[in-house]
Amino acid sequence: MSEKFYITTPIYYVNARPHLGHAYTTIVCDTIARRQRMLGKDTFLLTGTDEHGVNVERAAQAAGRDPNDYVDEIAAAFKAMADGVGATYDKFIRTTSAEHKRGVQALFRVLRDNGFIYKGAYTGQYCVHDNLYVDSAGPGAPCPTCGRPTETISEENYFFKLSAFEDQLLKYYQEHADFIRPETRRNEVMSFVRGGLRDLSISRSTFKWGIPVPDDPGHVIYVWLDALSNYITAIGYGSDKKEEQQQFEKYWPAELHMIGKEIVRFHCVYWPAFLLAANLPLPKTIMAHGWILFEQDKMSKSRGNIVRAETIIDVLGVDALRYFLLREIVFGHDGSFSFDALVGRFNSDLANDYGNLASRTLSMIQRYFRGEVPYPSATVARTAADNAIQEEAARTIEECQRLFDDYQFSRALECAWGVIGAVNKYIVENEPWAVAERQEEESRSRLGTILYTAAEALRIVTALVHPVIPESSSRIWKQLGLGDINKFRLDQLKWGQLELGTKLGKVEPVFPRVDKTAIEKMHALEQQGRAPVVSIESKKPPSTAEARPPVELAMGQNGVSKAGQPAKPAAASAPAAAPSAGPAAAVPEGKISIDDFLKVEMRVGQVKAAEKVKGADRLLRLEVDIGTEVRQLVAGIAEAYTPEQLIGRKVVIVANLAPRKLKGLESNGMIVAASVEGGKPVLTGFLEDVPVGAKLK
Ligand code: ME8
Repeated sequence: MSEKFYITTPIYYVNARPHLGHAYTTIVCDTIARRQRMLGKDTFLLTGTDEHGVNVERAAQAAGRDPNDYVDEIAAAFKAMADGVGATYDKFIRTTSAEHKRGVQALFRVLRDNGFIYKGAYTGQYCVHDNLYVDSAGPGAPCPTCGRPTETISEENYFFKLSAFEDQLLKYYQEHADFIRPETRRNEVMSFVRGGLRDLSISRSTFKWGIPVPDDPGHVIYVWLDALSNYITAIGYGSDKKEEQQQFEKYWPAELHMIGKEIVRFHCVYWPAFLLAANLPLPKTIMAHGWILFEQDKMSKSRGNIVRAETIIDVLGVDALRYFLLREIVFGHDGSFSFDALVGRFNSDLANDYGNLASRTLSMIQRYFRGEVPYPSATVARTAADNAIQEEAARTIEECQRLFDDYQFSRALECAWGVIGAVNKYIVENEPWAVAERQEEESRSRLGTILYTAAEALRIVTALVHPVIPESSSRIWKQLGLGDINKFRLDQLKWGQLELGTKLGKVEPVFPRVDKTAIEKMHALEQQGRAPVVSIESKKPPSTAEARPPVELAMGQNGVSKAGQPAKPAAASAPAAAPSAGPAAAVPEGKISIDDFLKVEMRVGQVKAAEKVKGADRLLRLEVDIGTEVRQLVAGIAEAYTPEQLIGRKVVIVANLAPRKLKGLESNGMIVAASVEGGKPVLTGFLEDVPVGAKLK
């Protein structure tokens, strides 16, 4: 029996369409799953959609749709995304499926029978967007995760005795250093639990879109208990079918739950507590990665700053996307996405380095050896350069595997590209085309050695990077005459396996270079595919110690300060040869460029305090919450508004104006108002609800 490997992505909410952030997690998991299969493990990759909860119910209502039809449509879009990025998932779970509902209810019963559920009253704040109970906040307080106002709920609920697991969880974290990764997240979780755990409300009675509590259908099960259970229901937990039960026995516990850093608390505190309460084993590792940022903000559907995976796949192919995300983003950290950097990497790493190595090596074997792999000569002495390539390739096998095992994708790829670079240099220095011209007897042997060395190194790199760029590596493998790469065992990879006389397949270019029109095409596709035309981004995730909410609320979204340092700007690492987006168009007289406009940082703020300024009839002193801080502003609007009218009102402020003093008071920003000739200023406002901190552009 081969070893097994069970790996899961989060299941994605269906309140909006998939974007690159979701694609990222799915691609990372697929890369790991493909690699585990190549190592001979019996691998199960799970992905799917999280379809219950009040936010989904409301999203369906807002779209004027029946929730069932609505979730079917969006779940199909997530499935298409998973297929589009080449994910080899073994199951796509939907939480609205009958099997999942049955499994969740079975788990609820077990928790109740084991004495961990009781009924009680809950009054407190709830964030509908994140499905998060915000215990210590007062009415109207912002959600610590997304900054949106929380809603006060008062209900009779079922509670889970989370508090009973404090010591057991801490002991478990201490004894299993690999349970939560990376270390920063582990530390956050431990300090959160040390701060004390309160019992958790696990049912809601004010809406219907969820799984009914067994024997009490007036309540639906809390969406996180419902969602987290997918990891066991998908493989057969709660099923009455024997083969499904066996499947559960075989695959549980999971080797790896891969998640984004904002959902650490749910996975590392609630989920293990539920499992302990149900006497089920805990997953081996929960790994939290960073965020993909777009223009320094988290890419997210609610911020309207998304890029879709299809756009990139349509223009550059799926491997370009997969390679870029794994190479450019240091796994575990936040990383920026930009089309320029994407195209830069495509042209330099894929087209110039890897693609060029493949096409020049294979076409020379075609030309000089009738398409059959030559063997390194036994008679003509090997040079130091030949040996160096062999040694570097052999070392890379070890090093690259170690880095992949440690989820250091970027470094693993860098390591593989080290060999590619060395072989390209070796080819240039050894000039096989010139050797081919020579008439001496020995030249042919020498040519054979050079091309064998290049082809064997190409084969090794291709096997190593296959899990990341499956489509193109499969094609190169076939061009090498080696058949189906998925049948190759990575744990057996070593130098010298390429056999003499192997007949090459049809040699064709795999990564033709692209020019800057590729960027234009992607921008155009994004404009067509993006639902809201105007994008409003909400506040940046907290990234400094000062911005951290209190520990209890901070889990998952903070700790960004260390691990979450934005990666070096992606464009900066693009090679010099990378095409740019083209020269900026000339700005006509009297106009400003978009770059000039973007220098003005306008944000939605909420007035927290307002008072008249002594000795100045027109001025008010305001304290305005702009999401990241509360600012003092002095505004000339006292003739138009009383302080009472302003408190609680959302306003737009220019947040990056240099401070100035008015009547001895420092004003940090400017409030935006329409100025009417001869009339009083009129403050800007929004017809829809907008989160505090949202950026206007
Ligand atoms: O949280 N960068 O669903 P969700 C990187 N249903 N990864 C990102 C990302 C970004 N900008 N945006 C999203 C939920 N992700 C729950 C999960 S699991 C039992 C329930 C990825 O649709 C990342 O993996 O908000 C993140 O954790 C997940 O999508 C959140 O997806």
